[in-house]
Amino acid sequence: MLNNMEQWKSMAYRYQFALRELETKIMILNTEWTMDDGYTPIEHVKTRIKDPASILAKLERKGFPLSLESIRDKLFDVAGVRIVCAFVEDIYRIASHFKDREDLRIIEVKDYIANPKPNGYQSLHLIVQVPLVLHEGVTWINAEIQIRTLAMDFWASLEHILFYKYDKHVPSSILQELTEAAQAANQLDQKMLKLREEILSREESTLSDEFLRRKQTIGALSS
Ligand code: 0O2
Repeated sequence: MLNNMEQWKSMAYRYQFALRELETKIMILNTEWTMDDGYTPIEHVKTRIKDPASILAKLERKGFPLSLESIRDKLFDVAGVRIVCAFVEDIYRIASHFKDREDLRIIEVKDYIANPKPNGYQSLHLIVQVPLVLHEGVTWINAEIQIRTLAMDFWASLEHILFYKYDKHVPSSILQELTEAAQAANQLDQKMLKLREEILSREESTLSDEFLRRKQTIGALSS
């Protein structure tokens, strides 16, 4: 299949361009949120193009023909963006923003937060199409956006190093511990979210106390 290197190269460029488009959209969003709200839900962003060996392995694993058409039509994560956020609610804020955009098509949402994988993997995946304006016209490129918290990312990154894609049998006791580690990450997320809500409500009550004090002062001055 990859004898046709020229065609693959041109395809890989398109995935690169689609990633740049996505990165730019996210960077603008990040700046806008920071300027308007003083807070952005985006902690950091990573992009990657799947390497040819992983593409071939995935096509084989899924039983798809080893062709450029299969890559284009059957694999949705050749171009991948990972957005890491501080809090779980940030994930859904970002996803809902993407759903409202006209310059992006959402093909599928995989919510592994509401439905974690059996090993404990959590993340929100948006399978999207990004428009590329080329001299030959507009073409829509598939990409996957993974959105997760720092805790989910910590777990997934270590799990990826330890086991993911390993063919060797993972003893069930280790799998059990891995799932427990994912639950611990989840508890940490819940705790941080609770802390944030507490801090925000304290800030609000401090602000309303301050408001009342000023109102009383103004009232006393004008009477
Ligand atoms: P890599 O090396 O990250 O590129 P499916 O829905 O099963 O038909 P697919 O594409 O396997 O198709 O979807 P899925 O399961 O949503 O996985 C897409 C990507 O999510 C994976 O890509 C991983 O990046 C990530 N992922 C999914 N499950 C796990 C997991 O258990 N642990 C970790 N660490 N990451 C996971 P790739 O191509 O499999 O791998």
